[in-house]
Amino acid sequence: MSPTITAFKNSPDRGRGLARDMQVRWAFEEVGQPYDVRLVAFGDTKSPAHKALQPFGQIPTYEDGDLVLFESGAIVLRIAEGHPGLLPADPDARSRAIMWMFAAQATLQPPIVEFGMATILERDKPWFEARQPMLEKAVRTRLEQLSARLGEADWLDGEFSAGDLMMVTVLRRLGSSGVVNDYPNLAAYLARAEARPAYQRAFADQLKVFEASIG
Ligand code: GTB
Repeated sequence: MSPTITAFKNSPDRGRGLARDMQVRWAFEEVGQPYDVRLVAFGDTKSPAHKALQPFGQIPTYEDGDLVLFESGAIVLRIAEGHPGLLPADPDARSRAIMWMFAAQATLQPPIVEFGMATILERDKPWFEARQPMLEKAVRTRLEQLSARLGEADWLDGEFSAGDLMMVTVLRRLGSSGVVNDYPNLAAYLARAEARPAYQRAFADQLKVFEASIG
């Protein structure tokens, strides 16, 4: 039996690959593991049945036999550990790839999400104009640092890994702001990742779900 993940039936990102089932779909595609998707309506993520899988009432979840996981990073790690392709065999390189997964989620994601959410939710608030430059500066600080580390390399540490997969999905959250374009090597890194056939299959699959939801 293939593992089953959950994703939104009608994702608020309108199928732009920003909801966090995207990184899980992409990981499955990279390693060639078939998977099933159970679609959940936005409101149903708070049902007792869903909360038994994901205590915070969110997607994605992962079920494989008796194992239930939540947290996209933990799910991607599970997939990467079970198949060749997303983690190097060398133990030190493997640890560094996992380090980049954590860096994406713990160091890059918080300022990026805060900046994005403020843009969406706080535009009409009296503090918006004063606060936004500070949030943007925090994002730019991290992008400058990441850009300096990446340099002219294709990927963060040798071959493409689960670390790149997680980093790219976090950086994509900046899409409509255009901020990444000020860092040409990061923009090229994103484009390189998005050109991967596995990424394209995952993106097409989650877009198909959204298109079906709007008829
Ligand atoms: N840390 C968890 C993980 O990585 O798995 C976070 C999971 C999470 O944030 N899930 C969101 C969710 O289920 C969907 S992906 N939210 C429902 C809730 O919290 O009640 C986050 C997301 C949603 C929408 C957009 N968008 O519209 O652009 C982007 C990202």
